[in-house]
Amino acid sequence: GQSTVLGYPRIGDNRELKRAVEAYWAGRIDAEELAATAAALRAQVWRTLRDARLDAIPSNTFSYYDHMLDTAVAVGAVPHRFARLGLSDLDTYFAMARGVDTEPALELTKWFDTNYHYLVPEIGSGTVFVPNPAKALAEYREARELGVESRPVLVGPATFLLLAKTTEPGGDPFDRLTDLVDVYAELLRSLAAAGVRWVQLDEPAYVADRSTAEVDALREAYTRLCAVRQRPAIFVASYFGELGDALPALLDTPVEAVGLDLVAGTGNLRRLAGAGPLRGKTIVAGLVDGRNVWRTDPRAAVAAGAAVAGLADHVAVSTSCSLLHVPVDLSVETALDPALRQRLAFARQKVDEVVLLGRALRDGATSLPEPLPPTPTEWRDDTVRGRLAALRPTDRQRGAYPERAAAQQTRLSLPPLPTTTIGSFPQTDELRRARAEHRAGRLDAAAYTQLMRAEVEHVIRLQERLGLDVLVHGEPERNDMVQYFGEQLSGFAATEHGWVQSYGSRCVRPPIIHGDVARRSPMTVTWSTYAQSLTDRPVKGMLTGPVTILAWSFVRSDQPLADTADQVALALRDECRDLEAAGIRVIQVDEPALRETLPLRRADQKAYLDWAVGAFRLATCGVADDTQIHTHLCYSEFGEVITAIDALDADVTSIEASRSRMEVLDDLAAVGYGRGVGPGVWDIHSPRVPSRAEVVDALRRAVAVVPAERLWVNPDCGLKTRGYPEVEASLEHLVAAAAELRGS
Ligand code: THG
Ligand code: ZN
Repeated sequence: GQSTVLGYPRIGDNRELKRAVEAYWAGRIDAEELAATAAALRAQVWRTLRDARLDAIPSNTFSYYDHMLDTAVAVGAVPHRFARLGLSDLDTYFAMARGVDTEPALELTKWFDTNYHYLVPEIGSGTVFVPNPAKALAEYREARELGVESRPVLVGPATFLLLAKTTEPGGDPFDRLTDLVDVYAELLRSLAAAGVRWVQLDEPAYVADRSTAEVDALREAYTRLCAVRQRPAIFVASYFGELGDALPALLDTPVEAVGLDLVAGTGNLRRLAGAGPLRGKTIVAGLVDGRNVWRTDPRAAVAAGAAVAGLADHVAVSTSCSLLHVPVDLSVETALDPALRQRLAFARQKVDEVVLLGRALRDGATSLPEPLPPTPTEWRDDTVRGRLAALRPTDRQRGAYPERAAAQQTRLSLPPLPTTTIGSFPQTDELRRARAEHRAGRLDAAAYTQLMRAEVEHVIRLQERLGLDVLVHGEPERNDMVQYFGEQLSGFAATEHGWVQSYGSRCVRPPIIHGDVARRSPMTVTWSTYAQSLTDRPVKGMLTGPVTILAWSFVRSDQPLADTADQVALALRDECRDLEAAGIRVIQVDEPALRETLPLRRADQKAYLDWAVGAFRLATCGVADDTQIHTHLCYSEFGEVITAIDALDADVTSIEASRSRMEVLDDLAAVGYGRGVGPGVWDIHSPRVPSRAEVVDALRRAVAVVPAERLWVNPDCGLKTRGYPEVEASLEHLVAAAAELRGS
């Protein structure tokens, strides 16, 4: 078989792209210098893929910010509110990505169930689609200069519209598919004229549940694109799951190749077998996991590839999705435990796996690597396994809420409409520097602790002065809310350079869960108890929940996620108990990722929500009735998970609400949620300081839905990305607004 990948990381070996775009935004380099860095990064990727002997190499997978935004530009879908700014093409692009003084950016949202975020195109009935092949053509020519005959990649027209949003009430971007297909037809003509032989159009939206009308529209779109007379061969890629009815629909069209994710979509093979004659089509078999860091089992992959070969005339081997979602190169991770390292493959290594599998399928499985030795026994923790096996349903239950609420009120004596914050306070450059110096060994433990304690004291004093009711320690010691816990739990490993793009220039370094998870010692207790020692007011303990820890890590694939989640939950349960024993009366367990890892298909959602809720409850139900459990969720769109939010059984839930004007409260009321709720009254994603009147207004709307006895007053999210001046002013208004409502 031939070998290819659906995409490759664009950030560079050392996040060069981040540095370059941020330097451009800060005015330190000009557009020319930025373009030169970008060209060098692209050239490096193409050389890497060529030298690895990959048969078919993608192009147009580079992006200054986001590939959905690139596709919007390629079809002329630049909203008027940005076009009219009269900026250069590059600055118009960055204005859409980041906003300008007068215009907010396009909305940023999750790319399927990954930790990557894309910019949501705004499509109205007035959007005039215009083909703009400049970027795809330029990259194709650049690759050709290097001797690489590449395959330009675009998001396909159906997925593009299914992921877009309308700017008009009642409008639906998908209604514009016919117009958009005309523009894709033009793009195909331009690419063919430049010599392009293959294009890749990504249609991952069809691995989620889609209506018959949407599937029919896909068939019609590709039938029309295939009718373009001068066009490249078309490869329609799918990933992140099973194609369902869209697979026979695509096979019905004359497209030359269809890509299937055989890692996340194990049922794709069955579906392919039932799809009837494949009429000379190439099936691109996604055999190498593009979303996780484990080495591929070559024998299983060859078997799956051979099964595809038995059904299709032509098989190509590929990654299950773009390699965007994994770190660039394992070879620089010299500090990793060799037993772990030999089990891993990052993007660069996955390319070699694809090439090898392609050869094995073509020439017979002669030279496959040796199977791995058994996992080290130290990765197994029989104590944790024993605890898991002994769990009973009551371990996930607390007393009845009314009794809990009464006991908590006796212990906490909070006023009505209690005020609090979500957890983090601004992360100043000084704090970041102190953490970095400490990590590098240039700041000793005593000096580091001293600095962090001073910051905690400052944050406590500030909150007392502002008059907040439930205080936080501010989390100055934490880099990232998952990395921090990953560094302290056994069963986790951290990489040094394993950066993965999260959005735009921002990256995360997910820890790798390779073994049974256990807590070595308390993780947060000294910070929380120090903060509590400074004040009579309750200080909240702050933990990250099991679902979010899994969502933002690379997870083991040798046991069900539910089991790994319960192991993490047991560690958090012990932490909650230790916090409680140390006198902490309120504990918040954040689950911002609860919604984002919801399976794409409805049929899989219940099982996920069951284990996700079960793990949260295991983490939080070990405390006494008079310890108050809070949770926090962000990124709105709670609709599908609202019942699960209720089932978490937290005493208080804080939730993003300011941008949706408190609508989430109606949704909560509709499922009978009857415990404490803190709808965010200040949108912390914007530097704007809300006035006291605005906060009062938001609270009045909230009080209309939620009885005042259950209402909390808090911002939308943590404050770590904000500056102190805005934080102080906003919190002052928030506290004053609460006081005003208490008085009325
Ligand atoms: N942690 C992790 N994943 C996340 C979030 C998080 N996914 C969803 C959301 N939050 C993504 N948001 C961000 C916000 C900021 C950054 C990354 C993801 C960020 N990263 C720094 C950068 O790229 O410069 C690097 C951070 C570091 O030095 O550790 O600013 O909160 N896991
Ligand atoms: Zn949040």
